[in-house]
Amino acid sequence: VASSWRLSQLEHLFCDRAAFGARLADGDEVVYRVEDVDGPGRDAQLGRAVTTIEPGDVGGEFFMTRGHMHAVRRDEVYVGLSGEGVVLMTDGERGAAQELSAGASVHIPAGWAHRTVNVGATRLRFLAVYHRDAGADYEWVRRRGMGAVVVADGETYRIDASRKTAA
Ligand code: PAN
Ligand code: ZN
Repeated sequence: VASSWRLSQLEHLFCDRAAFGARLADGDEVVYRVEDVDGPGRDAQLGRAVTTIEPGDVGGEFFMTRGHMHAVRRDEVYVGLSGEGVVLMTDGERGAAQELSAGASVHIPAGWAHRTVNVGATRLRFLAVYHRDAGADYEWVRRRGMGAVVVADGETYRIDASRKTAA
């Protein structure tokens, strides 16, 4: 099963309305897609999914996933396959950010919402290993935001924790 998300479906992720409109006027491009990796185990407890986030930004805010909290509070592991990313995490009070690159892994503790941001100039691809009973609560992130945004800063990136409004 594969799903893809286009710019027009992700307007709420970006702070800069004018920059969003300008980028969308150039075309409703795919920002990211998620493909489930199937195995023989119908009742498997662990699932795998590969996410591909295109490189790009809206007024300096890099392309990112919607972000979610697992409805059943389960932990998860990401393994970087290619590209350069940052995983933003928050438990609603504290925030954390970890880099994701090829061969690196990130552990997302149970009870921490997570969003992945492509901070590089190439596609970011990573494998997620998750509990299949965990579900995903997107409203949690829409209501509270992630506590920070990841913005371009010259050739690199900066995590701006003062812009808490972006959900
Ligand atoms: C990942 C994410 C994937 C897309 O497989 O679901 O990267 O992000 P959103 O689901 O926030 O749109 C994962 O964390 N699974 O639990
Ligand atoms: Zn998850």
